[in-house]
Parts: sequence; structure tokens; C-alpha cells
Amino acid sequence: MKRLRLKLRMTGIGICALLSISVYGQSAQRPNIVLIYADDLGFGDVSCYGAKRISTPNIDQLARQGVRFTNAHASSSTCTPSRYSMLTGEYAWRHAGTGIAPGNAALIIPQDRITLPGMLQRAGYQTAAIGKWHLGIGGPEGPDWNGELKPGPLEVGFNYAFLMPATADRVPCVFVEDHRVVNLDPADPITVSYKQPLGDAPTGRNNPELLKMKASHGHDQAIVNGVGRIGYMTGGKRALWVDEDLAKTFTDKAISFITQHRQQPFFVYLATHDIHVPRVPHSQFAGKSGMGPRGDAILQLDWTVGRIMETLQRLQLSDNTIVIFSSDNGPVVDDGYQDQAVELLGSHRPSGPLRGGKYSAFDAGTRIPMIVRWPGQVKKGTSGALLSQVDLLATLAKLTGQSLGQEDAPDSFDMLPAFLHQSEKGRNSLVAHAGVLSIIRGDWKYIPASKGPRKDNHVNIELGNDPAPQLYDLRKDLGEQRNVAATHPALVKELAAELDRIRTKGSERP
Ligand code: NG6
Ligand code: CA
Repeated sequence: MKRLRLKLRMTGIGICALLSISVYGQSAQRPNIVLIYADDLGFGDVSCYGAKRISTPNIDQLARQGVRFTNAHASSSTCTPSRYSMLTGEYAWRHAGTGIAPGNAALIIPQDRITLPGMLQRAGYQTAAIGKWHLGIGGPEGPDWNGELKPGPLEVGFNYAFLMPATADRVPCVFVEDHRVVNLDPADPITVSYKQPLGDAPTGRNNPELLKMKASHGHDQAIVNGVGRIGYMTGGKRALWVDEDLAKTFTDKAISFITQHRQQPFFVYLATHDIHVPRVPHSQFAGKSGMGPRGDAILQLDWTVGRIMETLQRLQLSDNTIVIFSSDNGPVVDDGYQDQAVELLGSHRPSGPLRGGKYSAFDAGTRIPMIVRWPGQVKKGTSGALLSQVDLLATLAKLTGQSLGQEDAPDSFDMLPAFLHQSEKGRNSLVAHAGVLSIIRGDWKYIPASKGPRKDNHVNIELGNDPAPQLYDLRKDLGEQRNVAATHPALVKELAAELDRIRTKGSERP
């Protein structure tokens, strides 16, 4: 018995030794990783990034205990492409079909591609996707909501999934767990159409009297829980989610996954619905911010962060867990519902000092809050290093000792020293994607001439399009007010050539 125990202990030592094999001179490690990915949260939306009218104590605490980045970017100024890029390490604009996905899109991530969760699975992690997916589900024929929903997250590297399949403003308004719609009554099957109304089911357009929150643009098709949505849906009554409970449901699922897997390394991708539209926060938060549902949703998001941190603390995992907090794109105030976000905004600046917002090529489109906490490993403070979420794959691969092939994650750089704030040196450049592709290199931002509209009047956001090329010196002009392209023709030419090179080469990594 004694000998067996000794043997086991020796094997244990052997395994530990294996786990800390030196990779390029640095030891591979396997901390737990929790990635809390907010939706449409702007650079200026939380108090540790300068918001004054709203207080986000839990997010601020993360920032105090970790590193707060001031020049980190989502790859794109909308959701689907940012998520695609972050999970694959490949800029979404290289891959057709990665625009904002309809609610009945087929799985967008190719199954033969390395992914962030797949790489971590290889490193021995249990991986979960919880919350907003918006990357399509099902084969080329699209999702079978009443049958097996496959392929999906489980086929691209996740061991477990509990999802809102697209967005809360897109049908079907049901949860998907692994391969099935949760709580579906076979006697009441789901029908979804993104083309025409289904029978005589009420719609936001025809029956506005049934709405508890009216649309300001779009969102006038199916009515679910008194909210008009994009797309038509009938059936699945027992499976419908309750908007007020979305945050709690996702947070609880993440907590159970963490609790269940506390003995092994885990990766939880918790993609919150907050603060996307429709903003229908729980009564615990409704009316609490004084800024209407958009502000209340920020408070609810902060609560989610607090509950996750409390759980890690309670399970004594707080020191051995990297917590990453970020957002998929910049902020929008009116994104299609009359929820008083505009009227109650007051002095709050969702973009902080930046120009533009969601959908925009200006910096507020992609520059987002990003905080990394890992006690004892991350140097506390603020970093201005230029980083992209597309780098998470190569960075965490380096951390966990996983090697990447030349073709894998072609735009992802190992930025581990910057990520842990051991260094202030970020990327040399990055490509930001809105309607147009821009390049940021050092202090300079170059937006090529583009034909699109200058402003989206529905959302009241400047899109950054201009028939003339634009060049901004972000060091002196963070708010992109003075276009200096005309006085720097050589630099414009150089940046245009660099952008072209990255675009045509198929990879940003050398
Ligand atoms: C737009 C929607 C907007 C939002 C966005 C996607 C209308 C009028 N607007 O088309 O409400 O859903 O798509 O947002 O329908 S994202 O954050 O998921 O990219
Ligand atoms: Ca978004």
C-alpha cells in the first residue's frame, strides 16, 4: 500500500514536471482562465475608465488588482467578426460570411481551424462557452431548432455550451445547451423565418400595442415577452427565455461550471448579453443607475463580474485564475429600441475621449476596456501597449506551452509579456475593421478613403468613412479631430502599403 502511494506520488511529480516543461525558456503554466466578454461596452462606460455618472466597483476592483489596458482593441467594430477573430486568431475580414450573423446562420468557424478553446483543450483544459454566441450553429442547411444543433461550439473546441444562439434581439429567443434547445416541448416545435411573417402571429410592426418597449428602428418582427425582435418565430413557448433573467442565468451557469471543474484547469468564455439591446435588466437593477436601462445594464454587468470573483474567492481559485475582462466592440446609445438611453445619457460619454462608436472606423469602434487580473503574475497598473483580442490565442498558447503551426491563428501574436504587464511593448501595428480596414501603427492611425456614409443617422454614430484618406496622430489627437493626411503624404503611402501587405499576405505574423 505504502509503495503504491509512493509510486502514485512519484507519478504525480512526473506529471507536474511534464506540465512545467520549459517552452522557449519559459515554463508552461495552466492557470484557470475566465474571459468575461461584454457586449457593446464602450471605452468610457465603466468608472475605472473615467465614467463619472456610473459606478462599477467590481470591474474597478479587477483593474486595481490587475492591469488596465488603454490601447487594447477588438478586431472589429461589430460582434460576429470580433468574436470570430478572437476565437480563431484570424482576422475575420479574411474569411467570407463573418459579418453580423442572422439568428439562423450556420456555424461560421471552420471545424478544421485551430481555436482558442481547442488549443486550451489540447493543453488539458475543460472549456465552456456560456452566453452570447452569434457565430452560427448547424451545418450549411442552417440550424434545426427542434433537433440536434450540430456543428456548433462543441465541434470547435468547447466541452460545454450554454448559449443564446445569436443576440437577444434576434429570434429564436431560446437557450441552447450543448446540442439542444433547453426545455423544448416536442408538441410545440419552433419555426423560425428571416424572410416572411409566420401565419398571423403578431408582429411589432402590426401590433405595437403589444410591446412593452417600442422599437426606434428595425426590431419590428416577432414579439417575444413584449419586445419586438429581428426575425419571425412561432412555437417553443416553454423554451422562451425571460429577458430580465438573462444575466443571472448565464452567471449561474458559469458559476456551476467553475464549481464543477475546480479541480482541473478550466477555461470559461462568459459572453454576457449586457449591455446589448434589448436592455431589459432584472428588477434588482431596473431604475438604479438613473440613466435608464443602458446604465442599469452596466450595473448588472458589474454584478456579474462581482459574482464570478466572489466564486473564485470562495473556491480559493482566485490566485490561480487569470480573469480577462473586455468588450466585443464600441458603444452605441440608441441601437434600435426606445429605451431612454439617449434622453438620460446626460454628461456620460460612452466612448470616453474617443471618436465614433460601434460600427465606426474611428477608434471608439474597436478600442475597448480590457483588464487582466492574475495575482502575483500580472504587474498591477495601467498599460498603453497596443494589443488586439486576436492575440489572445497565441498569447495563451505560449503561456500554456502549446505550439502553433505557421498556418494556425495567422494574425495572432504572442504578446505574453505585455499581457502580464511585464513589458509596455505592444504590437507594432494592428488592423481595425469596420466597413473599411484601417491600420494603427505606433501613434498613427490611417483610414483609407472609403465610399460609405459618414454617419449612421439611426444610431447617431460617425462611421469614419471619408472620400479622402485620413491620418491621425493619436498621441496628440486621441479624439481624431485633425486629419493630417495632406501634410504627411509619405507616411500615408507607407501605411497604405503596409495595410495592403497585411491584407494580401493572408497573415499578419511574419
Ligand atoms: C444591427 C441591429 C442592432 C444590433 C446589431 C448587431 C437593427 C436596426 N440593428 O443590425 O440592433 O443587433 O445589428 O450588434 O436591426 S452586434 O453587437 O451583435 O454586432
Ligand atoms: Ca457587440
